[in-house]
Amino acid sequence: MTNLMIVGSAFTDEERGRLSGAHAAGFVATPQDIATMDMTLRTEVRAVAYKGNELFDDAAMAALPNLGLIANFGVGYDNIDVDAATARGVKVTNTPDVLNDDVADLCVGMMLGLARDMVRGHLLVASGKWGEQTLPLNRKMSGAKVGIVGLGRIGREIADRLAAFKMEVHYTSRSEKETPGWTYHTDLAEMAGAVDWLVVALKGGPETEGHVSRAVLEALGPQGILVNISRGTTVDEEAMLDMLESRKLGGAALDVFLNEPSINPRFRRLPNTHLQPHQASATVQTRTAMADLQLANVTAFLDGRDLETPVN
Ligand code: 8YV
Repeated sequence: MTNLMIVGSAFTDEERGRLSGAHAAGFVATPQDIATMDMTLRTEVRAVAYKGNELFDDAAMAALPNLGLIANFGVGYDNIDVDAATARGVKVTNTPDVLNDDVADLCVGMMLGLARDMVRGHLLVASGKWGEQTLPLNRKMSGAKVGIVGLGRIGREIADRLAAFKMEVHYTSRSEKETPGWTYHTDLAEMAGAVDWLVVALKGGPETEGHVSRAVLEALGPQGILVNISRGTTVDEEAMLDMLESRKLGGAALDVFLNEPSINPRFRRLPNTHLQPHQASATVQTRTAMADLQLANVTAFLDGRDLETPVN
């Protein structure tokens, strides 16, 4: 009996193997492919393990008449219509916390990479032209002012690290938090005007879409740098591209974009950016922990036990 369906071409062979090893499993590349599967097989499916960017929508859920769980690979679940799932009595789980350190580490790494021009430095040394060419002086990060947009679990890890870089920490959040002397702001544009770096650590989805608006980017200004490790949707990407091209925004360090991986080609020609292929959680250790947590949720559900990390 096939209780579990694995959905998503983003799964590595190893991740798929572990899921399949634990349960007889069917596989499809996207949620939209589910409806093309044989109806007898679809009727047997009680749980889905999902990893992908395509929206797991109501139609995909409707194609699995006995579906009870969608276990997502990732802390973000903007790739799942959770309201539709709840309305159908389908549980959703995610993989929180196990990736906080890696996401915060990459965030700091991107900031240093951009501030200290590390990619060009590497290319200069590797090209053998060190001595013929020099790098222009770059920018000091330690001691500067940073505003964290969203002081959730990941935002907090980033702030703790940046405080160790002697940065003056500002933040926005749904409510004021207990912090070691950091400055709480209720107005995002006002905070953007007060800092050198703006780091976006929001959750994705319609709730936060375009939260970092053109007005916020204008407040950050030609000396300000935007850092995004959340979702491409949280920033007005068109405004960001316009302002980077016209140098009305100082720079951007980005791990996330709209329409990954087929991102806007304007990103290829931008000055003063540090771009990463949405890899903040992509260490062997963390991806293994995420896969373990996803599998633990699937197993708990199929065994009738409490879910480890429920979303709804
Ligand atoms: C991964 C992420 O890119 O957890 C998240 O929300 O964005 C990342 O960890 C993704 O989940 C796996 O493809």
